[in-house]
Amino acid sequence: MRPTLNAPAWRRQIHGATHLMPDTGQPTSLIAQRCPANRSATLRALLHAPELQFLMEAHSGLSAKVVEEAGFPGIWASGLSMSAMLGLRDSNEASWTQVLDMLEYMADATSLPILVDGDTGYGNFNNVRRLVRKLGERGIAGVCLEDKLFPKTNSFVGEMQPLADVGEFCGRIRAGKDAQTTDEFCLVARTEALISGRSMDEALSRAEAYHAAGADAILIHSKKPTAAEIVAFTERWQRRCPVVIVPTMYHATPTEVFRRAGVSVVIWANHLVRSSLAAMRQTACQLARDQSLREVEGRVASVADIFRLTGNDELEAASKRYLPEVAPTRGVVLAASRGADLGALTADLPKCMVDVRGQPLLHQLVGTLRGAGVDEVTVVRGYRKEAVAMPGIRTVDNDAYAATGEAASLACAADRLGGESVIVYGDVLFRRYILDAMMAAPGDIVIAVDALGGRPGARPANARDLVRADRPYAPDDLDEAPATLLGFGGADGVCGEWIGLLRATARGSALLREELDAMRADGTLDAADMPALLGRVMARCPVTVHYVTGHWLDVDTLLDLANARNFS
Ligand code: SPV
Ligand code: MG
Repeated sequence: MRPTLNAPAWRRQIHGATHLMPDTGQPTSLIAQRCPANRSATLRALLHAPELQFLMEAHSGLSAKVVEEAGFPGIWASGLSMSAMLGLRDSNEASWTQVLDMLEYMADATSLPILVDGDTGYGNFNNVRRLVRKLGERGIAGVCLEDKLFPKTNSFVGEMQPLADVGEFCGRIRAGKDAQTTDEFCLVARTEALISGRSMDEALSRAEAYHAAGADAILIHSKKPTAAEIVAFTERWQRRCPVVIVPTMYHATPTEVFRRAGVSVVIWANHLVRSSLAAMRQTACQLARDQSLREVEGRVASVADIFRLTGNDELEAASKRYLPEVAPTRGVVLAASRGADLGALTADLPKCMVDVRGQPLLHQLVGTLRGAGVDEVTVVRGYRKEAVAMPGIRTVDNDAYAATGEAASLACAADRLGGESVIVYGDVLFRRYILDAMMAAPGDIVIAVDALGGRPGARPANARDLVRADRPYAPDDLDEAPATLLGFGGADGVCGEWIGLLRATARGSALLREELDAMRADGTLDAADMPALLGRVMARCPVTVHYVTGHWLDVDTLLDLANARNFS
């Protein structure tokens, strides 16, 4: 009689491998887990299950996940498929350690038991010992060894392939069983007698010898188009130990025939690599023909599907558990004004969208902000607002832009001033290191001030942006103490020009918001510019002056624009 197990027990073992983790609810496969004994026990239970079982071929981490998702209880790690995945022949061209690496990905990707096609064992008994030990270490449930010679040839290539001497192959089996690292590890002995044109008697006597040498199951292989040989074998084998078959060539045989014959496990040996080859070829040919993705998208798996299969959700959840919480740095770009001095260039566009070296000024500015770690950028639009667009930015509108100033524009984005914030005029370009340094500068509110601005001979600066500070820029100081803002404008004590860039901590952002509210309440908001706002805030909180020397510009005039086009 065919060996059977108490059904609930084997079912428990088979399904135990695909449990959800009780604490996280994540499939166990998402957690790199190697549990050799459990997986081998599951494979052993499959071999001895009272009902016919099926192993599905896989050849990579991804295909292993597909097998698990389809509901198979175990994986056949096919030698043919793994070789093909590497673009190699099924002739032991891939080394056994390369195969081991592929198996490791598969074992990590799923919780299913893997029966690996170990070919001939890569040599003699000694190679088999080492192979079996290493398979056990990597959580592989079992190995199938075939009675051929190294280097092997695929069973469907040529005729009359030489077979191993029975005694020598039995030695490989015994060595493998002696080397297994857990009691449950399964060694399946595969006889190629029928494939190699030997008699049924020889197939049976080989199977008998392999079983006696310790094989846990016999794989009887046939390349005939019907299952006649297999059925003849099983009739005479009389279920002495589990029988495994690979019906690749007798594919039209109804599965019921295998059930009636008392087969334990059917292996669908190469059908994922073959189906993916057909799909890849179709997609590649279509794209080569069409030079467009139109017909292809929708017929291929989505990127989201890959994210799901590879467990992106789990990584996101883990990131929340393990990474310190970092509030995003938000940016507000004040870009509501037209820039009338640019004349016809801003007839249909606000100046933030004027082209500077092939892309709108705003795109360059936002690129610099993002490079400095400002993740969420809000642009305050006004003049020709429909022209202000860029992927990934938010926009808010100051529809009263013509009658109001910068403070009113900033107030439109007040709800974006939370946590670390960066505020910048929409017509400014600056080198990124300036913002990087401001991010590290002390103080709840930091403004970048060009120490060269406002000096005799310097480019004319707007008087309202001229900065008075408690300390001028000291070019010779190695370790510069921070300067503090005393006020804007005036002729005496000018230390530089504000470049229109400000960084605020969470506290600084809150103070700016409060001050905007206060200005709205006292009726001064609409007419106020940014220096007016800062002039009020500095009464409550020191504003740090971070000196720079050049490496920025703003675009007020056509000359500025010409300079911007040379800015790098
Ligand atoms: C394999 O999948 O590599 C096998 C099965 O050994 S077969 O190709 O049918 O021989
Ligand atoms: Mg093979």
